[in-house]
Amino acid sequence: PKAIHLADYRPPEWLVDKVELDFALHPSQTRVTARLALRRNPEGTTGAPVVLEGDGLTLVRLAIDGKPLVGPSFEATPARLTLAHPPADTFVLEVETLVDPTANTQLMGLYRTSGNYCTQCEPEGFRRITYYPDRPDVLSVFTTRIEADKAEAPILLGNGNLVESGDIPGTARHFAIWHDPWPKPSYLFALVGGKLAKVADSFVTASGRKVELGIYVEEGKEARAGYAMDALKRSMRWDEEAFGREYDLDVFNIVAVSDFNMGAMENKGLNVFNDKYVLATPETATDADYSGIEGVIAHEYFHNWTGNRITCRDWFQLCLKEGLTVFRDQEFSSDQRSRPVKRIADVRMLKAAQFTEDSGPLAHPVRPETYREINNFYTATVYEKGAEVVRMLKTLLGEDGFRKGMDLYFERHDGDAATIEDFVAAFADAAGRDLTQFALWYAQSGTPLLNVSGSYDKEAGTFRLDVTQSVPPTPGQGDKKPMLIPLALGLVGPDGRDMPLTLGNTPVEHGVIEVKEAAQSFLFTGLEARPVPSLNRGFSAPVNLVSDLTEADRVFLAAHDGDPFNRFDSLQRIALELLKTCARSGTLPAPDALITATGAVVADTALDAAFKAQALALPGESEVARELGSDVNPDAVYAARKALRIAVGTALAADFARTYESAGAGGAFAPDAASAGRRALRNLALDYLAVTGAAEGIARAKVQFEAADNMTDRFAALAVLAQHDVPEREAALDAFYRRFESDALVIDKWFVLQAQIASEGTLDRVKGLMLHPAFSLSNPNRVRSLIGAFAATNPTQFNRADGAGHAFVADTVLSLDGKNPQVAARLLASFKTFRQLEPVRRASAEAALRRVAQTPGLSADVSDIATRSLG
Ligand code: BAL
Ligand code: ZN
Repeated sequence: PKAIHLADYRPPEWLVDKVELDFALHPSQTRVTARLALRRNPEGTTGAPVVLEGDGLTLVRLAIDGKPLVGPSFEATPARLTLAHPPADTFVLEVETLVDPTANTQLMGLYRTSGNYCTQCEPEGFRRITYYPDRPDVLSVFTTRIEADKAEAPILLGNGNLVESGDIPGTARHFAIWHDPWPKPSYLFALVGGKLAKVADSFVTASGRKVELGIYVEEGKEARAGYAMDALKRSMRWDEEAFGREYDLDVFNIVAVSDFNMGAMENKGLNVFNDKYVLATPETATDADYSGIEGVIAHEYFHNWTGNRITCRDWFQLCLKEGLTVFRDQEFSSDQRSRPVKRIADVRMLKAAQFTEDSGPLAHPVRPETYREINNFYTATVYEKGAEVVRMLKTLLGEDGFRKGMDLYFERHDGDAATIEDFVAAFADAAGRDLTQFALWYAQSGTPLLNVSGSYDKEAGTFRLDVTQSVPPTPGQGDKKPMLIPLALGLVGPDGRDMPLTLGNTPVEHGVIEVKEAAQSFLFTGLEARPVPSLNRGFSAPVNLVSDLTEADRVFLAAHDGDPFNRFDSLQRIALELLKTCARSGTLPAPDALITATGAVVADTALDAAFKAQALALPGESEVARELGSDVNPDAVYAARKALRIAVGTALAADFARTYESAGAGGAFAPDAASAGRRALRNLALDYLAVTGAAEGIARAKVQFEAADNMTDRFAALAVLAQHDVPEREAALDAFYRRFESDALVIDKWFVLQAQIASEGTLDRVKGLMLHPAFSLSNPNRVRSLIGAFAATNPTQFNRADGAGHAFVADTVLSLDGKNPQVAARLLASFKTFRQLEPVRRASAEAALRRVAQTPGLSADVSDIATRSLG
């Protein structure tokens, strides 16, 4: 496929004022009739033809203003419908197509899942249903009539409000008509038909309108949707309170399906969800699942304003809705749970996914300027770094300035297909401030590197901070300009309290300085003692920060910093230095400082359990590898981490045992943040207590595995056992399978754990599990759980020195590509860190990538990832 460039954007030639869709659902021959009220765009090119996108379509019939169209007046291919000489500047085009939902294994467009019909149209799935100007800047009012066999599909759902439904006399069929009054692009279209059970509730908006809420699940799973419904109602209230945004239809429906490429989809009034993000009971879902459900339910709901009411002009602007909506769901979860703990979890994930992406061949700007396959840009950079950019805007403008900017954005652009320029302008205008330099965050890829050093002048009572910044080169971007970096900081005095933060004579507002130049110095005054600087508090900017802080400074900050994030980060940084040294030299330096600092955190009764659990978990293997940057041997990284875990676990065994006993479960399971935090800490202690594989620790994990009354504790114990080559491991894995064999979402966890085992037998185990009756290459959740987890979260086995891990994943990508290119491409993206590897492994990864790249008949999705990875 050819590259598409942002610079080539042109307005649509034709607009669609109104769409009437008629679906006659059938398993293999669904008849779709679309009536498009077309109007020539006055801003388009004079005399432009009508060109509508299609993808694999079969045209049955065409009519203009009711008159059948024949012969050379049009041209229809599976990929395009062209009317070279449209009859007028406004007319109604009627298009009939036939689609086969059962044969649709790509899960884009109209497809079947567990016998039900559903759709996925973002970004370019609508063109697999009918010919259409399938681009986000063509907004139209949709009315959808759905007709189906009553027994096969008793439930018929569409966007908007239900206007009519009934039986079709003399047949076994029935129909429903849905009307969505809000103009929308085709990617927000959805329909669902099938046998589904409804969980009903309602919500009264701030202005007193009653909204009927429905969550549709497979029959028998109703009891599992309670938490999702609760999260939905909390999201609706929160968006009113935090952003002044009310819901705008009479109904809001969610449907949970078991075959879904993404996490969920924000179709107007009819969200379709991967059931992983809806279904939960204490017996089957972990605390992480509960918080995932809360976050994704909120995310999709928040899209109603940031995505639907204001959509994107083109797909280059994807971060306009995604980055902003991730920011909004992060803020929601922070308000519902612990803000510092949420921030720590988000930054961990940002570093693991986005920093890694940004430092490899798939790096791209938050707003890309070119793409070949847009499906490959639903990335950590667009989503997570996109959210960080919005967070920095808030840090720079303050709470009030940010809210004013958001209000102005909603006021100006409600009903628009907008751009990043529109978004930034709303903040610039609301705050009266030039944000030109700030906007580089959308354009320059790569993680900025900040180098910071401090010097204290006792005589003058000043502390000078010298800061340099640079952005590393990334694909297509050699030279970079300096960025505007909001750096939150504090100067921590010898008593552990913040000292005054004054530049010259001016107090620093909100504790944030603005780094703008390649090199810059800041002179802080009025300091009677040498401070320890606490830098990038709350991770105010998504940068790699190198400083001249000593290990002793970090131990001090880990104990005293007023910023919880930096207490966490100081511990991580101490650990990272040890891990890097050990991975390079094979010898772990004495970890005394880390053990002392960790012990102090364990013993600190003022800290909440969830925070402790985050602070005590060592940086992951991927972070160590990224910090090493080159010539990485994943076995050495794994060994280093294991050695450090053993050192900490052994030294603090008594503390962890006390923690384990005192954080005892107690009482019925509740998914709230405080209870989840207690479980997280206790399970972390369990892990440290078993880290050497000694009998006592294994026995403790076995007891917990068997006695647990909830999935969090049972699964944590199983995860501990899975790391050790002991007979208890296989016994527990078998017992877990037997207990949950009928529950696919739980069996996914079983796949993940086995795929993550860091030992030589894992590749054969994974290959064996592909033949297990519970596995299917057709279901994205299964593929992600087994193969995805192996490729993305088992660095030692994916990157085996003999190349067998790379070859296996490449083979799987190739067998999957014909079925589901999107999922195949995502799997192939696991190779994105291969250039970090030492030469032998790097060569085998490259060979595997080349083999994929050279295979004839690849999908656009896989070919794009392969080419860029090798680029
Ligand atoms: N819009 C695609 C799924 C999501 O980010 O909500
Ligand atoms: Zn989203």
